[in-house]
Amino acid sequence: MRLLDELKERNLLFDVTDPKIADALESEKVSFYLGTDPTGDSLHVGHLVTFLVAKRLQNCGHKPVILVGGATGLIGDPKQQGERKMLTLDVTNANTLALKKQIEEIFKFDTVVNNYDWISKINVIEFLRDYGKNFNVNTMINKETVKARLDSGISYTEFSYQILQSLDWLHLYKEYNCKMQIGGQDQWGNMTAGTDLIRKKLGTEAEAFAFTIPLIVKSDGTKFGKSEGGQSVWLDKNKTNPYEFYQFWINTPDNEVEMRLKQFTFLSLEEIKDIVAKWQEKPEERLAQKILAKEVTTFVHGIEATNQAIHVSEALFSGDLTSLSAAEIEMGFKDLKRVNALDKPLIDIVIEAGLASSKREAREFITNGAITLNGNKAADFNQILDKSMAIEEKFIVIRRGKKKYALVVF
Ligand code: 485
Repeated sequence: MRLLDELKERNLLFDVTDPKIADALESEKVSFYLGTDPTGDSLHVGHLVTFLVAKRLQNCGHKPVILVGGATGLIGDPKQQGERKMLTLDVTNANTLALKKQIEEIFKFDTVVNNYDWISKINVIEFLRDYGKNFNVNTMINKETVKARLDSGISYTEFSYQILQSLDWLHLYKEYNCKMQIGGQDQWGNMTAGTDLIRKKLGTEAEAFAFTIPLIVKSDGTKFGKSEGGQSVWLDKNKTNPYEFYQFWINTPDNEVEMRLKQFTFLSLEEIKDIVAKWQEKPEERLAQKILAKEVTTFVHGIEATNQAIHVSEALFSGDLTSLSAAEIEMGFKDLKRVNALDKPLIDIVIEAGLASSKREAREFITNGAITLNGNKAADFNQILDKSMAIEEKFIVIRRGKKKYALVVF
């Protein structure tokens, strides 16, 4: 199957500037670029699909250049809801370094560039004469992202953003022979501004192509990429740990899972078809979700962390926590209330942990056998919890009933 057809089949193709792109991707090794702005210190799952398309292209022999927008991040790509909060140079510098490191580690891309290196060298006269002169305000205003802001207002700064993204492409065209740019659906206006600039500066014989990747939409209309608690799902394991990351994917609704397998994994369409057929025989076993979660978590966090995440998920599901290591407990119970053990009798710990509201209630829960310590029923409400009972002398998971947990720490 031709590469572009496969992308289409996987729901990864939204629009192309020129149908010739399909042939170019079959007949030559194309250098291309993908840019992201350092608005945060980590990518999140919303970025992932586009970066995975870059990886797919690379796997077919094409050459990715990844741009982190140390300069454009200081300006701000116009977004629908209004002006962006301006970031300081210190913050964008730190974020740029963090993103560069992450991109190299997770995706193993080796060419990562920062547009601050060339944009910061352009002076205002050059900017207006060499670049501005090639942009027609009428065309600029008609770009979706600008048009959407004309009523509510847009600063000259954000209005100028498309010029910067265009001159980036011209720069990378000359330096790296980048004939193609890819990006999410929202980047169409910026990317077509770039093809126009390249044509104007280098002549009509200079070929420049772009294609966009559809925005990931959930079947219930809510935004893709938030955990059940509403937090963003980051690729940085210190912001979203591998267990939480795995949980995000395992919770994929039945009516989305086939599409996500196609968009987010490198399994062949043939393999995905088989998985889906098997899963549909016993959907309650969630085979498709398990494979999706395992594949994506392995890509981002590696096989070891993924196996840990699976282990934690299974232990939490079955309630048998005895096989977990302290690191796994930490991973699975990140947001859990923590109580210091400190020679307190169990009854006080139960209250402090928020598992009971009074001594009377706590006593009742303990005598009824509703309180477990690392999965074992507690019997004595005066018991002093001891290090030796703790997993790796660090944690005791205290639980009331099926769902209420806290962590006793030593
Ligand atoms: O030369 C460029 C300079 C900056 C950019 C691209 C080329 C970044 C781009 N303007 C942008 O804002 N990208 C978003 C970001 O950085 O968060 C997102 C897009 C999304 C997808 C993703 O980056 O909104 O569609 O392209 C990788």
